[in-house]
Amino acid sequence: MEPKDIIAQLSALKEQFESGLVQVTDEQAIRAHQAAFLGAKGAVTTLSRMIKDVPPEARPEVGRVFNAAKKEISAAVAAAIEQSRLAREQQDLTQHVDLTLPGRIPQGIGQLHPLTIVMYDIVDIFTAMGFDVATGPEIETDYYNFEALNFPPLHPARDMQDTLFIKEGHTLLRTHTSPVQIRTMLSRPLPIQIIAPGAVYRRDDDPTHSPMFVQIEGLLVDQGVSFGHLKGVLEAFLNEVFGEDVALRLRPSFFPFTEPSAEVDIQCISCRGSGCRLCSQTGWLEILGCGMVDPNVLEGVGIDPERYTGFAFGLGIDRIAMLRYEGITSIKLFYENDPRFLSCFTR
Ligand code: 2NM
Repeated sequence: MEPKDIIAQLSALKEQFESGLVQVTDEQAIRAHQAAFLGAKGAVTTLSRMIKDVPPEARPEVGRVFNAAKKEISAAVAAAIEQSRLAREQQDLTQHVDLTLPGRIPQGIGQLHPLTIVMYDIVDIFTAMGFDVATGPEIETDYYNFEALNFPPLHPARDMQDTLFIKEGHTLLRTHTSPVQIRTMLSRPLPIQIIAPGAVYRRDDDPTHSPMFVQIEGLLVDQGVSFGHLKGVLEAFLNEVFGEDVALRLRPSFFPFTEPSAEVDIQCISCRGSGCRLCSQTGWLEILGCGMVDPNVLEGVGIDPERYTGFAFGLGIDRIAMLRYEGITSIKLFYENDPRFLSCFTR
């Protein structure tokens, strides 16, 4: 074949390619169209095999014309693909994506855990009386959790049976939030007036005990603080939670860290004192423990018990929550996080 005939055929193929290219719009079809001309069995590739048959002196020129044609075809393909992508993007934006539509699965707004609601309410009552909120680590040492709180070395609470140890006799999960009070007395100037809410841990797991539960403890240390102040603060607190007319009772009790110590009961909110299942026929419900901070505890944190006195108290939030939300039969419900249970509560 003559060189000019090959070039004429190539020129015809190029025109064929170009008129075909405007017919295809999606990327796959554009690539298939390219392969039909430049692929291993494509028309241009097949035609290029004839170069070897043209006279040697004409080959370089014919080769150059082929190379230029292939380049032009490749450039046209790249431009067409780019065009196709832009067009699709535009189409998606204007037709397929409506960002104002709601999601397919309804996403309800979350709500606070019932224990968090009760904790916030209790915190509000005490902060209104001038208490600060203090927090501390849940992993504690024997010193802050027991020793500084006047627990004798062989006290049963220090036993493996009752405490979750990380390293026996050394690091442990706090069994109460009292270590926060110790840390506060060691680090803050007097007077001190704090509450310490938070999770605590004990080796307990039965229908009425969870190995983790939530507590609030309070501490007030100043000159001239008396048991009467303690009673006044607790009365104000319990009247806020259970109403102005609720009757209180203080019973002598014992804690290693307070002397004297007392248990505070309220008259049963279900039977009003006549006796029922909720109060085990006693007419009273045990609500919290309290007392005057033991002089040994004050001395241990460098506070002179001859000049300063203090009161402290502690209560379990789950107990208050069960009385507030009647019909909760097991404290386990608070710790299982079943959304059907949790969604029953609003602040
Ligand atoms: C309670 C009952 C009575 C208490 C004592 C202290 C400290 F650190 F000041 F000694 N913190 N918390 C205390 C006192 C806790 O819980 C039932």
